[in-house]
Amino acid sequence: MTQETVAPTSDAVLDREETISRDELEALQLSRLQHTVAYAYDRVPLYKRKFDEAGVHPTDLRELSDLGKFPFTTKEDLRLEYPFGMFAVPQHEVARIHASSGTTGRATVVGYTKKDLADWAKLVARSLRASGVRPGMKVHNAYGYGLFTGGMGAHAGAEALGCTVIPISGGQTERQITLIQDFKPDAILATPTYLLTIADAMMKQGIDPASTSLKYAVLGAEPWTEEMRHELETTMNLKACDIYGLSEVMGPGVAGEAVETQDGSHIWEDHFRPEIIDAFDPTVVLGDGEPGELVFTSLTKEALPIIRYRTKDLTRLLPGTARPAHRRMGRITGRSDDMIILRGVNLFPSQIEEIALRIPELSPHFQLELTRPEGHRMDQMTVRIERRETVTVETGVAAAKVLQQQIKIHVGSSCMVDVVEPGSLERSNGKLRRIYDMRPKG
Ligand code: DLL
Repeated sequence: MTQETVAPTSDAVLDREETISRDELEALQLSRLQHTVAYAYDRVPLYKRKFDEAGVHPTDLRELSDLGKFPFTTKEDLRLEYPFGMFAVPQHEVARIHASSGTTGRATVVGYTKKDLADWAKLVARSLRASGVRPGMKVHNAYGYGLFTGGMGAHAGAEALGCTVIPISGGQTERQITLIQDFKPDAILATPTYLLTIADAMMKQGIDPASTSLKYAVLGAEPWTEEMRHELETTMNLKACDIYGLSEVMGPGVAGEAVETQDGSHIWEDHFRPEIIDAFDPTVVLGDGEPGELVFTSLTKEALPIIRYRTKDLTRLLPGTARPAHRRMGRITGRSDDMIILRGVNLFPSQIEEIALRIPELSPHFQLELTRPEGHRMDQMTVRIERRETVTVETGVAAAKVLQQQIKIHVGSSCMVDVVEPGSLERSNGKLRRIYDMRPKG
């Protein structure tokens, strides 16, 4: 089946800020940054306290590099200020609240003014357009609705772009498939692993996932690899692009990928100033191209200005391509708190995804289980992975050996590989849990 020709960006009307020069963009960043640090200092007690403790004042911000003098903000700060302590506007000016699930502690709560919501929708619209979505298209939105920013954030952006939105949310996979068959959407918005669940379920029903009306997928909210892009694009016959964001900074649409280059998401730098720091020594700000932890400062947000927020996402900054003034981010290799340390070797689930998907007999469905067997001081990792439907048990076992060797060669650690029946591992409904940590606590 031939891939539909992708509409070039030239057929779309871009925001002026997408086409300005780097110099003009940096001038805009500086003035917006100066405003934001003063605004945060005046209105949020936590920022006043932290700036005062660090001995910096908003007037110290004379050029962009002065941002490095200001203290970081962390998820812990948001938790301590639960629920509304970080808000910079009175409650009646807060038009919407979102929050993280709070499974690993207190929920982090974020708020938006009417203007924040309009800016957010504009940036999601910009991201979707970059990824090939056009006004008038039908968009099937399978990001979860509710306190999670994915559903409503993507929804508002698709509406702002002028699309017809189908707000299905996550889950109810059978129903998703029926609606895709009947409504014939042009684009789908979902996490990459949930799109995989949908494709998988289609095959089980005897529907060829490549035969649907879908031409574009805009995928994010969890790490994914080029190998996963290839898997989804070939099984579903569509173009898959990345969208990145996090609730503390805004939600989806902090950065978006252009379909004509598919070379990483452009950070919308007219609204966010990114930095990369050394995750282990945050006093070190790294240069473009160097891998480290991504840090964001918001430039226009009213309800929740965020100064030097430590995302824990590991990536690097790359020069702009399709939108030359806006730097790109490399693929996120993982979160610093999702890093597995196995006998002294650092490893991320995305590395396993990359290696496993290069072995044709193995499917993209896998889990990592960490254990510490009785009497052992060393941790053990078992990769539990489904063989492909078309492959025999023996071939699957042989593929497991290959995976084990490849992990040893490319990651440098020994692990066990357990090849399981197709369809036996839990499927994603949104953000997929890859790591099952069964080690004794403490
Ligand atoms: O996941 C926002 C979002 C919704 C982004 C829909 C894209 C699409 P949170 O729940 O706050 O917000 O989780 C944010 O998810 O720090 C990353 O670790 C991860 N993440 C988000 N987008 C990507 C991506 C939303 N494109 C956290 N690639 C972030 C890799 C991503 N990781």
